[in-house]
Amino acid sequence: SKKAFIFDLDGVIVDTAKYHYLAWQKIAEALHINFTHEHNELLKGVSRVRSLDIILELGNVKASQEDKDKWLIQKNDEYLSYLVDMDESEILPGVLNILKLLKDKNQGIALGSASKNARPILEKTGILSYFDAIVDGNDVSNAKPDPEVFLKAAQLLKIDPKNAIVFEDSVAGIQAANIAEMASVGIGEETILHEADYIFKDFTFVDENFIDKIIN
Ligand code: B16
Ligand code: MG
Repeated sequence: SKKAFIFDLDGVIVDTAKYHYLAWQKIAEALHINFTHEHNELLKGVSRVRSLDIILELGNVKASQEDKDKWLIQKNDEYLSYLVDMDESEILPGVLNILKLLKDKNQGIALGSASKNARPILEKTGILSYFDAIVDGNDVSNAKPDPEVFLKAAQLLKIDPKNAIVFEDSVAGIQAANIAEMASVGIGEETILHEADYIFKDFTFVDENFIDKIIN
């Protein structure tokens, strides 16, 4: 039967985490805050505003709203500069195959991302047309693990949450899917994503058998 397959963006479709990291690092450096790769893990799936707060907390920096607004703009400008040259080569291995497979099987496909830059990324990588619905950081007021983003996606596809499947790389995203009573599929490390119903290291391990098992 027809299901809703909901994809997270960063860490699932593209590896934009490396660009977020570079952009945040510029801000952190200017504020003399030590911001490492491990710290960057804390920002995955987290909104831009919350990410800045986490970085400021790491450095014990108190700031005015005015300064915070300025840094948020600087961070995003820097981040966008990394996206200028983005193309289909940045789509993570196996993702395109699954999108094609789901389209062939007449399944609902949606995006459920915290990013406010989701649309231009889907456009630049050439996969926008695969998506029947897009819910991103511009459309929700509650961040993952709140299920709002995924519930909205299922609603737009007119499919019951119980018939939805979420692909996520973040713990908060897996929790959001579980709270929404959707099937949660972790993309990444089993040790980190153990709350997921299914776990795959990356999309090259997601095969037609698995998709058929979900659909039937
Ligand atoms: P933006 P996802 C998230 O994307 C990223 O994982 C997170 O690191 C980022 O802060 C957030 O989007 C907001 O992104 O600054 O572009 O609005 O994993 O939910 O697709
Ligand atoms: Mg993600």
